[in-house]
Formats: sequence, C-alpha cells, structure tokens
Amino acid sequence: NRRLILILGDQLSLSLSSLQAADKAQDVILMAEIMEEATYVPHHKKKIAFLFSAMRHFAEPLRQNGWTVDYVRLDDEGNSGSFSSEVKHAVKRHNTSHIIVTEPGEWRVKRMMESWQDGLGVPVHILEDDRFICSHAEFVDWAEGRKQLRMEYFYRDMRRKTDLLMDGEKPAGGKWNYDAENRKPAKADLFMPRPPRTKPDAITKEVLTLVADRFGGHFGDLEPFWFAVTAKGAEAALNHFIKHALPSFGDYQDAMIRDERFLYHSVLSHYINAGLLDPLAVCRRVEEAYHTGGVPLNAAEGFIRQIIGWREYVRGIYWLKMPGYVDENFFGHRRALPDFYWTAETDMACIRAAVNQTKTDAYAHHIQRLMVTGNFAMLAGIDPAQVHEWYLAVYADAYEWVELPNTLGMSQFADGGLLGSKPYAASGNYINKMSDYCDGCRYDVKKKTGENACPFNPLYWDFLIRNENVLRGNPRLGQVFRTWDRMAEDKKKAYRDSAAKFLKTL
Ligand code: FAD
Ligand code: DLZ
Ligand code: SF4
Repeated sequence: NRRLILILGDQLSLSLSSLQAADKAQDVILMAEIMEEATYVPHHKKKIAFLFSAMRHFAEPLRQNGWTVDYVRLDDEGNSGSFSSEVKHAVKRHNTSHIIVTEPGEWRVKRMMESWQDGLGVPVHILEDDRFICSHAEFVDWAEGRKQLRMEYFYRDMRRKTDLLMDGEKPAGGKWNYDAENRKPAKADLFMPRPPRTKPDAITKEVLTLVADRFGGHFGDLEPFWFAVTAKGAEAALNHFIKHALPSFGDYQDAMIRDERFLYHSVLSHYINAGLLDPLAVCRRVEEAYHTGGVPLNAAEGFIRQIIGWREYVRGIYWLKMPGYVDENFFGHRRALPDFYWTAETDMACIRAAVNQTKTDAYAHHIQRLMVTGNFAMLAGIDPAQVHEWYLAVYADAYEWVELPNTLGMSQFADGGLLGSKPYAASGNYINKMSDYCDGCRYDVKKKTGENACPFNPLYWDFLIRNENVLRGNPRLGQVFRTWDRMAEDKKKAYRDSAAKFLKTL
C-alpha cells in the first residue's frame, strides 16, 4: 500500500499536510523540475533558479528525516516535462496505490490533479493547504450574503481568529488599522537597510548553470543571485528585517526612492509563498517585537495586516472566483502590453526604475507594482490578461492565487470593483508626492498637456472620460467628475488630444 506524495515547488514546508498524512516507512516522495511549470509563462530567470535550488535543498532535510525522495532534475534523461506524465511514470516506477498531494496554489494545476484519478487509474487525495489561516469553506461562509467583500472586515475576523495584536476582545491600541500614519514620503538621505545577500553554494551554482543554459532567453538577470534557498536562510532574512527595517515599515510603506529598491519592505514574499517561512509564525515574531519594544504599533499592525489580511483575502477571492476570474475585463481594454515592460526603454523615469529593478531582482515593492506599472497599464487601456501574464512571469513571489487578484482586481479594476471600491488611478502628482522619480525625468510632472507633459496627467483624465459610462456613478469618484465638468472645453480637449498623441507612440 505504498503511496506517492507529490511535493510542488511552492510547497517546501516540513509541516505540509501531505507529509503529515504520509508514512515515511513505506511512502515515496516525488519532487520534479518541470519544463511546463517553468514556461507556461516565461518566468524570470532568478525565479526559476530560486525554486529549483530551494527544491534541491529541501530534498536534503527530507532525506535526513528518513523519507524516501525521488527527485527528478530538469535535465535527467526521460524527464517528460509535465506534472501529469512525471506522476504517471513515478506511480509505475514505485508501484504506488494512491497519490497524496496538498492542494496546489493554481486552478490550472488543481484541474490537472483532478484528472489523474481517471487518467492514471489511481485514487488521488488532495488535502487542504493548512499553511493558510483561512480555509476555503471559512472564506465562502464569510463572503456569503455580503454585497461587498471588503478586506478590512475580513481582516478583523482574522485578528480575532489568530489573537494577533488583540487586547482581549479589542484591537491593541484601540484601533484596528493605523494606515493613516503610514503615508510618509521618504527622503533619499534616510538610512536604508538592505535585505541580506546569500552567497550561492555548490547546489545553487549548478542550478545557475542549468538555468543559464536552458532559460537564457527568459526575461531578467540571473546573476548576481542573492536569494536564500533554505528555511534557515529565509529565517535569517526574517531576523534581519525585524531588527533593521520593521520599525520604519509602517511610516514609509507607500514611499518610492530612485536608488533604494527595498526601502523598509521585508522582501520575504518569495520565501513565504514557496513555503520556506510560515506566514503565521512570521506574524507572531512581529507581534513579539512589538511587545518587547522597539517596533511601533503602526509598523507591526501594518505588516500583520498585509499577511493575515491582504494575503489571505486575495487567496479567498481567487478560489471563490476562478475559473472565470482570469477572463474578466470590465473596461474592455485591448491594447497590447508595451515593449518597455520588458526592456525598460522608456523616457518615463518611474516606469524605467520599476522595470529595471524587476529585471535585476525579480522584485518591486507594492506601490511600484500598484501605482507605477499597474496604474500606467490601466490608464493606457492595456489588455488585463497581458498585464496579468507579465506580473506572473516577472516576480519571484508570483503564483496565480496571489498575483491574479492583485493584478486583475486591485490594480486593473478589471473585475469591476470586487476588491477595491474605486480604481487605483492616479496622475503624475501622486508619483511625485511619494517618490523622487520625477526629478530625473525628461517629462515635466507639473505640465498637464502638450509636448513634455508627464504622460500620466493626460492619460488619467482620458481614462476616466473614456470609461465615464461605468465610472461616473461611483460615489468615490463624484468629486473627480465634478472637477472635469467644471473644466473649460479647450482644456478638456487638450487633455484628450495629448493622451491620444501619447497612446499612438505605444
Ligand atoms: P512587504 O511590503 O514587506 O509586505 C509584507 C508581506 O505581506 C509580503 O511579504 C506579502 O507576503 C504580504 N503582502 C503584502 N501585500 C500583499 C498583497 N497585496 N497581497 C498578498 N500578500 C501581500 N504579492 C505576492 O506575494 N505575489 C504576487 O505575485 C504579487 N503580485 C502583485 C501584483 C500587483 C499588481 C500588486 C499591486 C501587488 C502584488 N503583490 C503580490 C502584493 C505585494 O506587492 C507583494 O506581496 C509585496 O510587494 C512583496 O514584497 P515584500 O515581501 O517586501 O512585502
Ligand atoms: C513556478 C514553478 C517553476 C518555475 N518550476 C516548478 C517545477 O519545476 N516543479 C514544481 O513542482 N513546481 C514548479 N513551480 C511551482 C508551480 O508552478 C506551482 O507549484 C504551481 O503553479 C501551483 O502553485
Ligand atoms: Fe513618472 Fe511622470 Fe514623474 Fe516622469 S514625470 S517620473 S513619467 S510621474
């Protein structure tokens, strides 16, 4: 009665439900480097290297713990390149009677797994992924009967459930959310901590050669490769963050600085999403740092909200709304993704900075993703499916369950307002207020229309007016449309003409 336990690249946790259900005396673990997974979108080279190296490293503690691990490398002879066929071969090879898996993070892969029972003639047990705090059933319950699915209310339930930052029944400090204190622009002369850099070991070096060889044409710089690839390394990155960056995490959460890619962000999402760090344990560490002093409440609360609030909430939305969610296109946007999302060759300094650091590090922080590249794509009317594929490919932390609701819902408003009560649309003024990008830009952020005007300025109005029929009724946009209504006709025309002229260059 030997069973096959398949562990995926983003399931690198020793506490995984499939491992808990297995018996190391008889069962076999399968881990496989799969061409289809590396290419269903053309993932950033650093992301592929990170996952392959982390997978190879994860096989070691498993073996040390007494598990039998069948590890299929990308270049192993006979690697057939898909999960389905590798599982099929392994079932035969080990003569297993059942397959056990922890539920995958993507609908695509779940559907594949559900086909194995009939396709391979062996029962498949898909277990819940209990690394998340909110189960699917719990989220469905929460969502049922609600007109609007607002993160804030969901988050409060998660605070109560986990007892994080609670004073009995009440939130610590008396308020649930301290975001109002978290919108300071940063100055370039502030001291900026940097995430620790891990030197590639022999396993990583071998993977880097493989990735250079087989995925050389993919977007992004492979080296310098500095990610941690083990739970221990990720733990060290967490300690470093708590000590050096967390105290200012809240204050400067929305800031952007030209030569500071990380500011006070944790740069932990790729570790958490791959399973190297446990999200709840991370939050407990942050809570402890608040209790022992040195970390203000607005920082601890802001950070914990991102994980037990946003992260859990977008996952709930993904499974609630798939498979149809990926095709939503509320504004009917059809324009192709401009080349500069891959090349960074644009005069817009903000986009150039965001794309360049995405290229070097497979990382950009939230406000760059939301208010620079995301905002631009929505204002310019880019097809949300193409925007989605870009984000899924280029970030080391991107898996569809978390990337899709953030991109399609939060940043593109392509679901018509399930995640946000209004589109995150902003003109150049917002970027100028929160960053120092505009100082070094060929465009003039103060200029509204005409030759050197910041493109975000005319695009902002053009977007609103193009979509007036679906946006004017939005109560949160009332003031904005009143401003437009009061505008002189020649000014309105100048905005529309400038936008049209710019869009033609894309
Ligand atoms: P920090 O700012 O330090 O935040 C702490 C942690 O909170 C993160 O590590 C992450 O685990 C969690 N978190 C914060 N915001 C979110 C959020 N909105 N949704 C889910 N978790 C969140 N995050 C991903 O993990 N994968 C993605 O593919 C992804 N795609 C995105 C696409 C767009 C268009 C946008 C606007 C956001 C996206 N995010 C995604 C959310 C967020 O930008 C990243 O989680 C964050 O930038 C990761 O960097 P960090 O670890 O330094 O985060
Ligand atoms: C993203 C990714 C990549 C690039 N490669 C692999 C792989 O070779 N083997 C594997 O098991 N998983 C990989 N992954 C992660 C999967 O795509 C991920 O597990 C599914 O998309 C479900 O979230
Ligand atoms: Fe971006 Fe406009 Fe500022 Fe240039 S002027 S950096 S395009 S916001």
